[in-house]
Amino acid sequence: MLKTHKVLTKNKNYNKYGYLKLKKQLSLKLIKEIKNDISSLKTKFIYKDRFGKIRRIENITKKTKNLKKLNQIIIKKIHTKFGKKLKIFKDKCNFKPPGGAGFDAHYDGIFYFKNKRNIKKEGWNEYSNFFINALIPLDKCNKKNGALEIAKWHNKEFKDLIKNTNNDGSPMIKKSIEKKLSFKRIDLSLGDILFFSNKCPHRSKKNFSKTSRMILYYTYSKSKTDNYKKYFKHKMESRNKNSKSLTG
Ligand SMILES: O=C(O)CCC(=O)C(=O)O
Repeated sequence: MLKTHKVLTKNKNYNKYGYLKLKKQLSLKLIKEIKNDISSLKTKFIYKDRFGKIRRIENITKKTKNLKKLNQIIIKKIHTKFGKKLKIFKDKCNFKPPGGAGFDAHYDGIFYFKNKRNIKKEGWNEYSNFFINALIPLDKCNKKNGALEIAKWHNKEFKDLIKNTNNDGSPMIKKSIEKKLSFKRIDLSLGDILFFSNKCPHRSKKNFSKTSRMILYYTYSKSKTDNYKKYFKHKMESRNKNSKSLTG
C-alpha cells in the first residue's frame, strides 16, 4: 500500500473541479480506424450485462497500432496540459447498446479487494496515489444516449473516500452522499477528450437512443514502474467479483 497525499497539476481549472473537457483533440480518421479495430479485438476481459449484451472489454491499448498511437497522443497531452508524466495503468471500451443501463454514482478504484493470498488490498491505491482518466468518445455522447455525469472531485485520501462508498468491494457511492452532490452532464463530440480524476463521483443514464454508444476509457497513473501488466494480472487473480452496478 502506498502513502497517499493530495496531488495537484499545473492546470488551475482541473485542480478546482478534477475534470477538464478539451474539444477537437483527435483526428476523426483515427477515431474511425479505432472503431473498426475494436470490432475484431480479442481479449480475456469481457463483461456482459444481464441480457447477455457485451458492455465492456478491457486490456486493449496494446493490441492495435491505432490504439497504441492514441495512448502515446494522450500521454503527451497529459504532460502538456497537466505537467505530469504518467503511464497507462488500465483501459476499457464501454459499450452502451440501445436500452443499455447506465451506471450508479461511483469513484474509480476506491474499494477493498482480496488478492490470491486472501490479503485485503486498497483498490488502486496499491499502485499509485494519482490517476487521470481519459474518456475518448467513439460515438458522440449526449443526453439521449447516457453521457457521463460528473461532480467536482473529492481530493482526499483513500481512507476518507472509502467512507463515502458502500464498502462492498465496489466503488459505489452511498445514496445519502450522492443526493448532496451536484452532477454536470458532459456531452462529447468525436475528437473531444474528457480528462477526469478517479476521485470525481460520476454516473450515467440509460441509452434511450436507437444507436449504440461506445467510449474508450484509458486510465493513467503516476508511478515509477509499469503497472499495466500487474494490474490485469491482479484483477484476474482477485477474489473480489463485485463490480460497478449498472442501473438496470
Ligand atoms: O459508460 C458509461 O456510461 C459510464 C462508465 C463509467 O462510469 C465507468 O465505467 O466507470
